[in-house]
Formats: sequence, C-alpha cells, structure tokens
Amino acid sequence: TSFMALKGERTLAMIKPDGIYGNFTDRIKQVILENGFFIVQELMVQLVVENATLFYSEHSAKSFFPNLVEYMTSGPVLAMVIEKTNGISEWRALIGPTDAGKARVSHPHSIRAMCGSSAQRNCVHGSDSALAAAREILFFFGDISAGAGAAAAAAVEL
Ligand code: RTP
Ligand code: MG
Repeated sequence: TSFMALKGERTLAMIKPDGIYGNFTDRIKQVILENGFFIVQELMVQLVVENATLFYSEHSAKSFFPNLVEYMTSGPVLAMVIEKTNGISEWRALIGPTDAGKARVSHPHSIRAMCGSSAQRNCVHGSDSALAAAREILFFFGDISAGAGAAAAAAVEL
C-alpha cells in the first residue's frame, strides 16, 4: 500500500535522555504542535554505544565525542519525524543554539533554553540539512517515504 504524502518538509527531532528524565516530553511536543508541525511518527528507544556512534559519526574526531556517546546512551530518547513547510530550518530555529547556557541568554524562548543545561546536555536534536534529515529518519524509522516529503526524496548514504 502507498499513501498520499503530506505537503511539508520532514525532519528528525529527538528528545535526548536529559529531556526525557527531566519530564520535558509533553512541553516539547506542545511547542512542536503549537508551531504547526505534524508529528508523523515517533519511537522511544534506548541507544547503545554502536547506535550513538553511528548517529553522530560526523563528530567522531571531536574531543567531546566520547562524552557525547556516553550522554546519548545514558537513557531513552524519543525520536520523532515531524513535518512542516521549511520544517528542517524551522525546527532548528525553535530548538536554539547548541549550548543551552548561551541559549538561555541569547534565545530565552528556545527549547534548549527551556530544558537544556550545558553545551552537551541540550535536551533536543534537530537535523541540520535535507541530507541529514533523510539519513536520520532512515536511521530510526527505515524507509517511510511512502509518497515522500522533500527530505525523504534527498539522496541517502549511511
Ligand atoms: P544536534 O546535532 O544534537 O542537534 O546538536 P547541534 O547540531 O546543535 O550541535 P552539534 O555540533 O551537531 O553537536 C552534537 C551534539 O554534541 C554535543 N556537544 N557537546 N563542547 C561540548 O561539550 C559539546 N559540543 C557539542 C551536544 O549534545 C550537541 O548537541
Ligand atoms: Mg548537529
């Protein structure tokens, strides 16, 4: 069976372990929905080292990488495919800067200002490009293109 696609652009949003343990899930979803996104699919999983290493492989040479993997495997995460016109950049704008401490100053209404606590523990993730969105959606959900949003149509290489 195939279905007709929604009209927006899909991106991968994720609530990281600190967001889950801090009980921010409902508030984050509320922000997502209030800003006109559809939540297309969601999946709660516990990442293991191999998963986190693959998901963040672009950062494997960075000094913070071992800490990042430890953080991302410290508890469950909630991965969501969310969809809206210009969804990739809109979601990045909503989550705010990487460093939650700085976000609290420069972007006080951002999600990371609300629930993050540091440069590492920043409670949410967002794909940073169409290619990343396609790769990251495939990582968690497999091929759900079934009619295809813009992200799902991009070339994918894992
Ligand atoms: P994300 O990929 O999770 O959406 O975050 P981002 O694009 O804003 O930031 P990125 O540069 O891709 O970094 C990925 C994640 O690594 C952790 N990090 N720790 N200095 C540090 O200790 C440091 N810098 C980055 C964060 O969890 C960041 O979100
Ligand atoms: Mg990133």
